[in-house]
Amino acid sequence: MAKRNQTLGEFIIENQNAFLYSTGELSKLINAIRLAAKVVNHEVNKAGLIDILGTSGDVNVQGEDQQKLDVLANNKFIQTLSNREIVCGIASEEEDDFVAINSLDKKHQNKYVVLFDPLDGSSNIDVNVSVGTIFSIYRRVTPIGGPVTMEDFLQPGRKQVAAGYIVYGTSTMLVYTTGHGVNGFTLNPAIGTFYLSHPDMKYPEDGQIYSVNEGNYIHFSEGVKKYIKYCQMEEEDRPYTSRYIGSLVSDFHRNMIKGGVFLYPKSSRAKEGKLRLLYECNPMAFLAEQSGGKASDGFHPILDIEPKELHQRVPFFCGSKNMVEKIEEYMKIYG
Ligand code: P6P
Repeated sequence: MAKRNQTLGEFIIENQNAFLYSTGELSKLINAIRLAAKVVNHEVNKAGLIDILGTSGDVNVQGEDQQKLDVLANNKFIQTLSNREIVCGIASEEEDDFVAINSLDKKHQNKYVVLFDPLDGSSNIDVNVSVGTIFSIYRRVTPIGGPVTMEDFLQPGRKQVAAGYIVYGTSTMLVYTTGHGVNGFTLNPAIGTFYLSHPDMKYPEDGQIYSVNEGNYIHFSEGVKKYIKYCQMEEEDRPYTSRYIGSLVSDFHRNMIKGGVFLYPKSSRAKEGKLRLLYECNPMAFLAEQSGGKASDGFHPILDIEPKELHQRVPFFCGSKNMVEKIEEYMKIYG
């Protein structure tokens, strides 16, 4: 049973026997994430003081300007995860292709692949809005002893063994699941230790917050438009409120605590939606389901989607179970 104010290290040791695979492996994975999170947190918090704000001058595979901090966070997570003799491959939003991590013994004995968005919402950094790191962990499916292949990364979200995010906000939190519920840890920056501050997080079954970029309203499908009008329907005295930060991790985190639903639909501007299946939607969907929430592409669970390519985008509706199901009702009728 999680004890409030337990440290992350104590929590991992106490719960590692519940991890699907061998005990020490989870510890190494989460400890690598923890270390990288502390380093990135330090850089994010001082970004305004040194010359790492702004764009790096490069463009990533998504066609988005790479922020200097995107590159820094990306390199730090790759370096930290590569140093552990447990990860055989990494896929990042900032990398065109996956990165094979060859074990020191060159016998390809490492068993896990990690997919991540190193700094989600990074365009908000220059205006001091919270950003986050999102990670997703799978066990490889190709034989140990051989090189990692694309097949190891293109697994449905249902196969994740762990997933989580770090939100670099007014406080820095690490929120993750290994398939046994969701727990949140807050960093005490004075001593660099994460403490269990949100044990056994539960997504409220209902909520009054809807999060969508209403600037895209005229480009949405009829079903999405109808749902947004349902949220705004004052004649039924619906006390909904619109909250949209433009940083997925922050919008998700707030909605998981208060209740609410996040929408990033496809539109005439984004034919398949904007958010990436493998390193944004799947990990957030795993967290949502593990805390009693729901995540859908409007018709099917996100976690059941069979990925076709590394940077695949999908429509994304995620949050309080009843709110996602209401959206699915509208999508079923109006598309
Ligand atoms: P828009 C940030 O770029 C991001 O990937 C998510 O963090 C966020 O929810 C979304 O895009 C915001 O996109 O098109 O509304 O600015």
